[in-house]
Amino acid sequence: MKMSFRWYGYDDPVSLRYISQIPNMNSIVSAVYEVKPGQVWPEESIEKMVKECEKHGLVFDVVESIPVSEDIKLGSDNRDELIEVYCENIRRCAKYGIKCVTYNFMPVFDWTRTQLDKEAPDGSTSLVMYWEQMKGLDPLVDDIDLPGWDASYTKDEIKDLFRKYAVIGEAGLWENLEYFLKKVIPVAEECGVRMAIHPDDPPYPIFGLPRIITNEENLDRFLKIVDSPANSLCLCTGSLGCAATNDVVKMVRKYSAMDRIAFMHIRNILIMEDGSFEESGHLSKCGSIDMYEVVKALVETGFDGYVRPDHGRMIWGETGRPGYGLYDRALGATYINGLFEACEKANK
Ligand code: DNO
Repeated sequence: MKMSFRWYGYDDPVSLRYISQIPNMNSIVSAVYEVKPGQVWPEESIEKMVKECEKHGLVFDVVESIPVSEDIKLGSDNRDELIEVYCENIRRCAKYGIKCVTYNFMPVFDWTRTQLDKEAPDGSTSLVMYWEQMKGLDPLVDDIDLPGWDASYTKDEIKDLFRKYAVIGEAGLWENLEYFLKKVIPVAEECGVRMAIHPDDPPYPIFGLPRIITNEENLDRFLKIVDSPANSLCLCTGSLGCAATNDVVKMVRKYSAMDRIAFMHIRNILIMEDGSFEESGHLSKCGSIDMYEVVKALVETGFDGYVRPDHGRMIWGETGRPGYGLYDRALGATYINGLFEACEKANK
């Protein structure tokens, strides 16, 4: 496995220097942030990041994310143009050494949480989703403002998007995903990039928006659309794991054995009785996912893709981007390194 760390670019309060001090750190996971989604990434920006990482002994070889425009997900008239821009971005990334590109196909919003700084008894804070805080909200009537939701939409635009997704539904979203993959994956194959789709987070419909990258059956369906290692998963344990019906360890073992996991996001969550969840420390003991079994499954199936410690809590008084501080993610990386070392030695 290749250990990696997400870095939000030059404005990230976590410096590359600090990241490089984490034992076994190899790769930087980042993106070009200065252009809007749907635009071509300037080559100079990609090259500058590669060089900046090199200065710290790190490799910028994983992109997270090249965002997929709503018009592609909705199958609007202008999608071909947008898909062409997407393909051009893949080619440009490949030219500068990117091996893996992460993206998601979630309508309107990326992850959904109700609070980003829920304090635990030990004083650490983390992201949570409590059904109690969502109950009774209707996106077509209420002005919903959940933390982390894209502030660039006006309330009316959001309502309009909700209406459009209600019309296409899950079936339409699958069709549009298929259309996208059949254009994009051949380009990725040609330039040696593995596309890694991130599961929906959480993996069930929110406010009636269709969600399809959610469970084993749907992941099977997804992988069959284009049966190629270039069409792979970014298997996020925390996203899939917050549906109690998903057997994350089984999924990791199965898809890794098929060589269809390009990237692992490793984090733990604690599922509560009503299905709400809290992001916990990475250790198995802290949450609902058995991390030892996850890593063991990866090692026993010969996984050689990228791994990153995902979301950490905010600890030791650190402030910054929720989920993306240095300290708890570094603890996560160290824990994951330890699990790999033990499993690899046991597997010899
Ligand atoms: C959450 C991340 C996601 C991920 C995107 C990929 O912190 O794992 O935001 O980057 O879904 O497109």
